[in-house]
Amino acid sequence: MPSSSKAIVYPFSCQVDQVDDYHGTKVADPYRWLEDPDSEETKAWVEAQNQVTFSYLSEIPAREQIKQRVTQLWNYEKFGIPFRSGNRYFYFKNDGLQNQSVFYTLNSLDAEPRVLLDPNTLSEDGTIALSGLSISEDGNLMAYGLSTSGSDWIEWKVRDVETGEDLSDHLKWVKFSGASWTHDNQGFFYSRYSEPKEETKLEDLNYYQKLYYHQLGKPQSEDILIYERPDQKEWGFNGGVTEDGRYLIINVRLGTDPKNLIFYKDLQDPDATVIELVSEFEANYSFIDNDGSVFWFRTDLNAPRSRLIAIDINQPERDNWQEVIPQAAETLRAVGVLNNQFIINYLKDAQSSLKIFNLDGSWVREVELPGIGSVGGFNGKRYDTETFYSFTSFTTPTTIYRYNMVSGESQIFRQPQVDFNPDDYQTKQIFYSSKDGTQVPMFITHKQGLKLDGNNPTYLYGYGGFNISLTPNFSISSLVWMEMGGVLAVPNLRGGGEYGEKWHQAGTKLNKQNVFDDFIAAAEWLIASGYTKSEKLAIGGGSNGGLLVAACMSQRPDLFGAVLPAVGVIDMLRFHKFTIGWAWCSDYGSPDNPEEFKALYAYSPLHNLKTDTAYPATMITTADHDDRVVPAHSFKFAARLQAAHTGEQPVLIRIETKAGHGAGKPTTKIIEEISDRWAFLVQVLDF
Ligand code: X99
Repeated sequence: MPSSSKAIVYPFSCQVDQVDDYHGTKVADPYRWLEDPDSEETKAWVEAQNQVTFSYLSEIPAREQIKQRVTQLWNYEKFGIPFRSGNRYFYFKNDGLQNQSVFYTLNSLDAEPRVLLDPNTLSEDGTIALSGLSISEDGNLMAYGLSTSGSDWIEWKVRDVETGEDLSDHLKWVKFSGASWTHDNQGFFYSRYSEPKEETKLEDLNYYQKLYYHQLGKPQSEDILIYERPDQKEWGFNGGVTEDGRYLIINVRLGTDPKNLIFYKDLQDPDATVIELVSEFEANYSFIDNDGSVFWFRTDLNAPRSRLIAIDINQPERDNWQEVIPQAAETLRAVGVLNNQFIINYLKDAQSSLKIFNLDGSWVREVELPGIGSVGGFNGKRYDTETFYSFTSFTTPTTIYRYNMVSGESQIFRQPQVDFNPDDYQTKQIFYSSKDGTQVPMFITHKQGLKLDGNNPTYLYGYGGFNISLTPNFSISSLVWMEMGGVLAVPNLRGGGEYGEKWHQAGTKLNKQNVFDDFIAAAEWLIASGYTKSEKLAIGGGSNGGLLVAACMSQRPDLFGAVLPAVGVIDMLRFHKFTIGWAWCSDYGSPDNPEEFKALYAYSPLHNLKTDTAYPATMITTADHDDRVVPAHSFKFAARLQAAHTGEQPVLIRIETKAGHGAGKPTTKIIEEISDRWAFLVQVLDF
């Protein structure tokens, strides 16, 4: 008998008389007090919720066995893509179960590697993570960023690569920034915010990012301000030095909108000012490389699937811009320059393809890939003749290849040994019709020989936003699910980047409901095609995907057996009031705009649960240090769901401690979370 049928007594969630007026519409917010994570009331509530959740989870018989299997499968050597700086190579490796991957350096590819930084030595529990990295041009210095407990705040330090010793440099209040060295190896550009109040640093709004140059050996207070815009609180800046060392390229962003500006500064001229090369937010421009005064960009200007253009900064007028590689049927995602050629990563129906062109845009060849999957990589310098890339699919653990740009030959460089047989599984891609007839692709993976008897536990996972593409990817989590007989279904919803900017736009603002319609149609297709039935169908997603599944459960509580919203954006009327939330108005629209408010209010999961409704089994997950999507979203949703829900299925919230939005999470916590998720589904889907 599933313990889910035992009545669960949920913690009491006090309701207060908070009512807000949005353009004439009065909206109650009875759980507003849960927005303060530090109040005694919230802390007691969190503890009480975790008590209920973990006591429920601890009674699931399969939980321990699942955790053992996840741990056993997870325990294999994982290599990152190696890269070279100066005369040294660098790469990440994780032995198997290490909480954090270790960063190594070596003098040639067959030399003995040496540990350069082992984050596991920085904390007992693995909660200090290496979250940023930049090696100087000569390969002798490493600027690196550390984050604590999963926060987006990063502290940067500098390490001598030869001695392994840290220098005195220490930078704080850095967020959403890389570091880019000047070629004299004397310092680097980075972006920071003003110092926040200690008590509210995980909630306060992030505005007025500033671009600085840090001079090696000097205190941060003496860093040189390169660019700020006191008149534009939402502008964000990222500075990158060109490979020839001559220019600083400043990428100006307006939140998460792909449309950006491009400024630059001549680093050779001490009197140079910042020049505005692209000064209107009209399209996306991504700097690739330059040949003297000719700058190459990937852009979606007049090309939603993107193309490659050249701008000569001596003749910057738009009439003089040159198209180098026109838009193709496939979506151009990333460009590297190696061997004096462009190597371009395209997406065709969410699968990678690789093409090489000469710098004048003429065709060279296609790189043959080991199968249908996703490719990453192509770092390296303009004249390098070899590079490394990664390849992964739903059934291929991430494998590193060494690629010879001259001969066109790929060789396996590192192949992980995972204790499973890929031939026992199969992946296919289908296309289904959404509500308005749009054809949406979906990957489906499961054991060979699956019976389409409508009875298979199925996990439908989606994201659907921010121009992000969900491409085939191996994960132990999915493998364990499939070993248990589960089906994994991953649709490429509108809002993503799979088919370019048009596809993205079709899932934003007033069109956001399209994303939910696409996901609901995927569920209906899986049921109609005999894969599963509602009682066996679980949906999951994180972040914007947490919004996706929470919205879908509020719209179709009948359609799903279980829902797993992770670190979700759920209060669509207040998301812009915390940390970087305002930045997402590019996808969501703003509650301050009457028309967009109407659209948001119509689907905001927090505001669309109906009292006295039987909702599917739900386990909401969040974490105490999530300063990307503050946990208040999940807290308020849990309180509302527990009050509205009349069914017998459990509606729980699991709140991780010393963890954030996901990046940098230690292996121990990841394994516990995966195991709890699958244990919950085994229990509530009853298999
Ligand atoms: C972000 O919010 C990214 C935040 N971010 C910036 C950066 O605003 O990482 C920024 C400015 C300059 C450089 C770097 C950054 N993102 C990334 C969204 C999805 C994303 C996010 O985390 F676009 F991929 N969300 C959480 C969206 C809703 C939930």
